Amino acid sequence: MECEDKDIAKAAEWVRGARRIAVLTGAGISAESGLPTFRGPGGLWRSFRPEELATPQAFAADPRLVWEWYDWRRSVHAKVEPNAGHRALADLGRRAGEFSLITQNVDSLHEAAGSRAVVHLHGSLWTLRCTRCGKEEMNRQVPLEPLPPVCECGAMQRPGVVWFGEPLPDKPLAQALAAAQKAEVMLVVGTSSMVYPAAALPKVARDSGAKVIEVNPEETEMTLAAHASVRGKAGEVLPEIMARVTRDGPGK
Ligand code: BV8
Ligand code: ZN
Repeated sequence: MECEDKDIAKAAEWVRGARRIAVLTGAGISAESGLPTFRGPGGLWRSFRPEELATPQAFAADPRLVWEWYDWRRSVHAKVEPNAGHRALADLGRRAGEFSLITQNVDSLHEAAGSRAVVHLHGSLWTLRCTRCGKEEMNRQVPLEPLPPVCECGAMQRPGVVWFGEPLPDKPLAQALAAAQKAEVMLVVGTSSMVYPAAALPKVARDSGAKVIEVNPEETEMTLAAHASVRGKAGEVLPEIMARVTRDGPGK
């Protein structure tokens, strides 16, 4: 569409001219890989309410139910591949001067597409954390046996993700804030911008002078605050932006 093209051209120009770039992604960037989003049609929360499952209270009340949901999500995640949107961001990360990829997602599709040093604000489905000794381990076993999984110290393990009402891990949050404050351009891709404190990052970037570019097929809580909002899918828009950056811009 006409307006899309103008916005994509503007976005490519800002990305090309920026030395410091930050990107914030949400579940929408993994939608074209076949992973359900949280709030979209057929989304994860459709079948469950977040309060029911993604909270410490739910886990304390019924660890087996919460683990069955996460074990199912791990089995779905194990079968999907990164899409063109993930790959475009991996390409941008290789080309940009300073680059920070910050994700709310608990999948590992950015890493699978070749992105490095991904900042996970909400943890990872592939990390298990002991409820007693706090030991964290990577575990890609699908399905998990036994369920709930058990730490070598004998205590039950929990998913290594951040639940509602839990604080975000200090280091990733500090990294994300620093990146948002320094960025000259922030791309906000595939997030409804409803969950805090992640949703505050684009506002921090904007207040620090960055150009904020949203990529989302729908309007969100952030659309009005963005300098450009490209109405489209990440897997289509991001490769288009990168094509213009590499075609017209200084190659590396
Ligand atoms: C905290 C990990 C404080 C687990 C997740 C009232 C009551 C209770 C709490 C609160 C409250 N008000 C505010 C809060 C705080 C709360 C919050 O923000 N709640 C919201 C709902 C109002 N936040 C918290 O609780 C956070 N912690 O505040 O702690 C504290 C401090 C100190 C000490 C103690 C406590 C913790 C939040 C983290 C929760 N964990 N996930 C798991 O995954 O199981 S959140 C979950 O939602 C995911 O991480 C996800 O990333 C996140 C946000 O969702 P999105 O990624 O945006 O996904 P969504 O489906 O919403 O949107 C998808 C978008 O993609 C859409 O816009 C769609 O249009 C678009 N899209 C679709 N297809 C495409 C596309 N875009 C591009 N291309 C496509 N093809
Ligand atoms: Zn332990």
